Amino acid sequence: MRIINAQYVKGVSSVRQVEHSGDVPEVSFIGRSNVGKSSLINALVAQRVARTSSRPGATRIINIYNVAYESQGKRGGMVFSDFPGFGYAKVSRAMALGWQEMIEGYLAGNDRIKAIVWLLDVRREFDGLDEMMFEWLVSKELPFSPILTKVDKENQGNIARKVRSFEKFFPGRKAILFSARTGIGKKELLTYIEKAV
Ligand SMILES: Nc1nc2c(ncn2[C@@H]2O[C@H](COP(=O)(O)OP(=O)(O)OP(=O)(O)O)[C@@H](O)[C@H]2O)c(=O)[nH]1
Ligand SMILES: [Mg+2]
Repeated sequence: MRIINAQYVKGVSSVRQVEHSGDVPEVSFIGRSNVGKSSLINALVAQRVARTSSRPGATRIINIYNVAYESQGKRGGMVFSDFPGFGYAKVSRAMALGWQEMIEGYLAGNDRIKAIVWLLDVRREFDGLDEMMFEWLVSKELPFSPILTKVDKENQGNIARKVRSFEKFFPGRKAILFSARTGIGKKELLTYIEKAV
């Protein structure tokens, strides 16, 4: 799969605000605040369409993009949805719950979603929040692929250790190693998206 271009459509806070034409497949990008969701989208589309931030928790809405691609000689369209990060310590509990409702309502109530790209920072230890996310995705039978990202910031030994820890935490799942900076993992992720859409 090759991405031809991507265009920002709008920001939404619920699935009701999205009107895609027909049954255009959608790919959602989720993960904790500051994990690199927007950077990953920019790396995939080789364009700076998604806003990235050094300020964690800056994105509070779901940003929608139209993406044109070419796959096996044919052109097609899909939608990318860039989610606000969850688990950001500095927002109030009420606000955190509001986000959770918005995110879960959107993901569980949208059958156009063919793939969820779930990002985890390779430098962080997995915790209860990651487990909750995992169990929720599994319980809703949502199609998802875990990504261990920012691998350019970590050495090979620690990456290997994190992969083993990942397999213990999330049995039966394989993570794609990714870096928005070096482009590692981009091909593998595009292949996953291609199959899913
Ligand atoms: N070295 C390195 N830095 C990265 C990578 N991906 C993201 N970053 C940096 O991490 C910070 C956050 O990246 P974003 O893409 O804005 O993260 P986000 O998950 O979209 O953040 P929120 O929308 O606020 O939840 C930025 O400073 C990025 O430059 C990566 O693969 N390698
Ligand atoms: Mg973002």
